[in-house]
Amino acid sequence: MEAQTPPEPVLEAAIRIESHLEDADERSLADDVLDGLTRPFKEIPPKHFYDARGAELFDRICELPEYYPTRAEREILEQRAQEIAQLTGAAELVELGSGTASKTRVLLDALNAAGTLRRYVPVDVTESMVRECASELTDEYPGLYVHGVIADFERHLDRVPPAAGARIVAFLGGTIGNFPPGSRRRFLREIAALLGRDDHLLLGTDLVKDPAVLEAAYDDAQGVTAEFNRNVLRVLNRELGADFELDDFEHVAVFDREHEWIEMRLRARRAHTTHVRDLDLPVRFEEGEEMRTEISAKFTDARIDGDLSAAGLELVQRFTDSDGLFALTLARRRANAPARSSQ
Ligand code: AVJ
Repeated sequence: MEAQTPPEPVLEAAIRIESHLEDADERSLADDVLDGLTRPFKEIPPKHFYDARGAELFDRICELPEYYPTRAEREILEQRAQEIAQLTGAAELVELGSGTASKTRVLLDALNAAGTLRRYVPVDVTESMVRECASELTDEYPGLYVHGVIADFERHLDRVPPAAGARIVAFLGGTIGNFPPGSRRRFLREIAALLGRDDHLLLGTDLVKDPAVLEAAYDDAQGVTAEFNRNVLRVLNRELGADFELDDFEHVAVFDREHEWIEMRLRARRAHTTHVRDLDLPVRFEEGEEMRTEISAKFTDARIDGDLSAAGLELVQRFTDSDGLFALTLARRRANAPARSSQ
């Protein structure tokens, strides 16, 4: 006998999910590999870490004793969410790279308690995570609308729906640090274009500190970050038919004092040539050659303010944790900056 599908629960009306991923996005891995592995200094952008296994390894990183940013940011949110709710009066929370939205609940709680919360707009490439968290959150917050946007926030910020009341755009976790300085400011400008006069940006940034503390956070004793780093090679093997041997590469994490960023690299343990079958591309590695897989910029107050200013934004308030490890910055459009264009 055939199993019957239960009727759609009425509650689902509170959820709307739109996908903006296209073939072009699948091509982006191939383009990035073709670009990045044919240069003298090889490089693969960090967004390709996050397949299912990579996302799981990142969740494990967040639990590591050495990896303080997640805990520090959560502490700030727990201490300050009420104040943020008061300062913003937000009806809507747009979250870029929402993932499992675990820290988000702290903010949603505060907005809900303040009585202003109406809609949550998670923006993430992983459809299953957006769907799961949409149904959890509409259960947890009766009356909440969730408008999920499945998209790459680096390319499709314009797909964020028009605001439904005062909005906070949250970009948490310090992921802004993955952008090199020029594109970081360009990206902040794109975020600024999502903000009207009553809206705010809530930006998480890791702060400059003792290089030993930083390097330990990206090279943990259990080797979880090393696994996470090498996972990008599995992605290339699976998605592009490459034949990387993971054991041929060593995990490297160094704090670049001049640029004030952590660099993760994969260092070839021996000279060898791999083949990326789908691109018909041989890739030669010399012994000790390093391929960059991530930069994670660390910030000073001045660096944050400079970036805000370059993006037409201004500081409202900055919050840090009790150890001064991490910062959450609340910002808004600068008074004389042009208004939100079409929304
Ligand atoms: C998710 C980009 C914020 O840069 O700290 C963690 C990623 N890389 N350990 C970071 C990451 C290595 C993380 N972000």
